[in-house]
Amino acid sequence: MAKAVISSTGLHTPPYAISNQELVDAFNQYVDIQNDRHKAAIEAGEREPLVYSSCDFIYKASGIESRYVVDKEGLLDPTRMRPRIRQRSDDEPSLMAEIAMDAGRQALDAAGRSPEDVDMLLVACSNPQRAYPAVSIELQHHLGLRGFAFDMNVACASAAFGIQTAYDAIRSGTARSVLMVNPEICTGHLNYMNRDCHFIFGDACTAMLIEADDRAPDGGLFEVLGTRTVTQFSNNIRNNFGYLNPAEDPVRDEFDQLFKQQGRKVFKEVTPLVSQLVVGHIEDLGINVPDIKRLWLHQANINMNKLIAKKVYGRDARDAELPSAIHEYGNTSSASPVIVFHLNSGDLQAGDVGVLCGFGAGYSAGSVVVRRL
Ligand code: CO8
Repeated sequence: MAKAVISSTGLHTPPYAISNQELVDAFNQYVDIQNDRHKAAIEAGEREPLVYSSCDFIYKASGIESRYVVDKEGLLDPTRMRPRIRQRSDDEPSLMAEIAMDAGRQALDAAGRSPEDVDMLLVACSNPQRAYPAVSIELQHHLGLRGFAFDMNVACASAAFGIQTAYDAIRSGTARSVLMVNPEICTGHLNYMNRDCHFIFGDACTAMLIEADDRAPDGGLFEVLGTRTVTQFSNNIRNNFGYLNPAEDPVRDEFDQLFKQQGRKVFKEVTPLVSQLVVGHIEDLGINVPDIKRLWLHQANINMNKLIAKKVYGRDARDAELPSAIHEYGNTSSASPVIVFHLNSGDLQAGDVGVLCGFGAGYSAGSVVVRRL
């Protein structure tokens, strides 16, 4: 049976950065506009006034300082509060395919591979841009890949589930060279009028080339030692957007078609789920926890990640063991553990073992244990 190895990664970072201050300024202007508009109802006690957001809260509660976005002007406009994305014709590459092309090409170039080398393409992300044709098949066309492609969605855990799918395909012989991409345009599904969550997400796209070891250049960068996934139903992170919305009677509120979560409940319930998944997976592979050199975790919350790492190691993690990108990128859903991996894996020594872990809505979580070659 072939071994599955990671040959390379790629990262597309959108062109615009938004600081907490810019975001909070726009939100607070929106609050002033709304409270002014509904002044009479508020004074009559018929309506609660909206409350300001704060940079201090955002940083302390999440660790986020900034995020990259595909559009800045629309979502910072207090009379709009959502990104402005040009509608493209069916003959143009979709925005999602465009950012995925950049990340995918970076991964191919980094491994010195040409498109014909790839025989399976996965688009694994929280929100495919449309129902069909699959974004992955559009991307396959634009990249000039052979073989087959399909989309998969397991929310923020999509990349971990995608790596597992690639790992299984390589070991079973279904594919020899799998390109997995995680295009996340999270700003399109974020409610910028809700102070509980307006700061959370950013946009990005990651790519990873996973191949059979005898096919990878120089045998690959990391061997995938094993993958493990778990799911457990919860409504605490939910989005009721879907293809039946136009048919629903009564018509669903537009805010119900955006991301919403009970953040505190998610924090409490997902932290033990993830730490138990990772520890159980490592031990079942016969690896001692102290031998884990690095954790590349989903970037939802810096405090949550410190707690997960502490539960895994049985002590506070050192900075080198728990790299972070949340301060700069925010939460980029499934792309986020691959971003930290992309930015913080080149320094590991041959034989070093690390764990990439994605987790989020569903609930869903996936652990991928890798060894540096
Ligand atoms: N400014 C000032 N104050 C605020 C703000 C704000 N912006 N927001 C809330 N507050 C106030 C609240 O009103 C509350 O006040 P009070 O105590 O008076 O009631 C107080 O601050 C505390 O509020 P919270 O309890 O909500 O704050 P937390 O400390 O829990 O922090 C977080 C909120 C940061 C959201 C935190 O709970 C968290 O990060 N939880 C984990 C979330 C998580 O891991 N989610 C999973 C990942 S997301 C995912 O999987 C989605 C996939 C699909 C992606 C699709 C793309 C859109």
